[in-house]
Amino acid sequence: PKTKVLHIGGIFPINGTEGWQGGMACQPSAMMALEDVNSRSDLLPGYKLKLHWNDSECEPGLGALVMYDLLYKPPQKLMLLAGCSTVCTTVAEAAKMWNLVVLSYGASSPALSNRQRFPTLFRTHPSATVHNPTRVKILQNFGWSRIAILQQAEEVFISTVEDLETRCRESGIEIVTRQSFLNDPSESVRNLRRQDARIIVGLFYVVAARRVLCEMYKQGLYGSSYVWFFIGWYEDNWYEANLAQEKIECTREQMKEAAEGHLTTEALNWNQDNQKTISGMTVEDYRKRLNAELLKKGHDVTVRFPDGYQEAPLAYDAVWAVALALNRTMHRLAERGRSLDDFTYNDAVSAGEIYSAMNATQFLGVSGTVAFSSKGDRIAWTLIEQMIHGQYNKVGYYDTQTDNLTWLAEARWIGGKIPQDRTIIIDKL
Ligand code: ABU
Repeated sequence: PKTKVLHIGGIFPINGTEGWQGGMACQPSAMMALEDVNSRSDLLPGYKLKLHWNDSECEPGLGALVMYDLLYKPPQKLMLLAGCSTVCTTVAEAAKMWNLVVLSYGASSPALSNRQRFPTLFRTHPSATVHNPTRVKILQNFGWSRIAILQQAEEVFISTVEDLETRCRESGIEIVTRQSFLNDPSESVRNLRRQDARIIVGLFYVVAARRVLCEMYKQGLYGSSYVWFFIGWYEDNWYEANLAQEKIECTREQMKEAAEGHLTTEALNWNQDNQKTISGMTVEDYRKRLNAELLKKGHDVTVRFPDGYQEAPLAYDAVWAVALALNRTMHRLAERGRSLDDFTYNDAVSAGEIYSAMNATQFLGVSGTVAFSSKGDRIAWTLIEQMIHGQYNKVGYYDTQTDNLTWLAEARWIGGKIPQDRTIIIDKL
């Protein structure tokens, strides 16, 4: 029987108004995983895992408060789970001071791959840099060598752009302008128009994305002459959600019109075939269970996907990764006559064992094969989609490791012609 308890801390963004509120689906998914690992007698024998958690609203200040609460209120935690790049950055930078390993199920910031700054961080969520080779490949495919970038001023997007700039430079793609905004994108969108930007890569959280889309509509930066690349992890109906609540001055129809034809790239977070995963569930079994769980919390996925639905498998697998790593650590410590029960925030030896165990973790989860690179990053394929009549259509996959771009369908363009990356002036003779 599992009579003893191992405690972990969790930080989930749920009720905020900016950023990524993916805890809505990720927190129930993590609880499901907890139930599943605790029902396994071969995992952590004699111990149950308990998750103590709170809402960070994807706000770094609140995230820090939640972290201190988790650390200073007994019982002692062995590891932390965190999501949302801005919060994860704060938490993962501080966690080393408490000898704590942090596992992130929902942080895409490339800045987090810095092992000097975040020595104890692992993530089941891929870094946003996985999108950049895909973007470059698409640009080359359509013969676009002149692009513009519009980004929200957050480290997650700044570091993504730095990587994109390097890759573009290496591939002979010119970045004509890089526009950045804090909250209001109107001036930046105006500047894009002044610079005659046609192919535009947009990097922002979903609330800002709605402001950008409305501004694109107002300033006419959409339609047959423009191609926008958006982030693919927004929920499918993002462009028409929360318009009144967020005081967006465009109608649903206008938002839909401006969104037509845009491309997205996203990491594949759901296992692609239906074989049994470590828990015994196939990804479809998992989906059904998750949907039922979400319904109990008032989220009917047949009506609307809650934020973080796409990333929910990453949270499920993060809990499994924690359980497997602690299981391995337990055996390693036993060989040295020690126990996980003895862990304190000064215990660098146990922390080192937890780190090594996490580093060696590999299993087939509902998000695919879970393994971590030397920087603690997840390796993933990307999916390319295009919005046609308000719905996302799958157009291709890209595997960075093998540099393999597979088209599933042809991209469709308003007016039937591939948009040009610049105004073509034809001299009249
Ligand atoms: N896919 C969600 C990533 C959220 C973040 O990086 O903050």
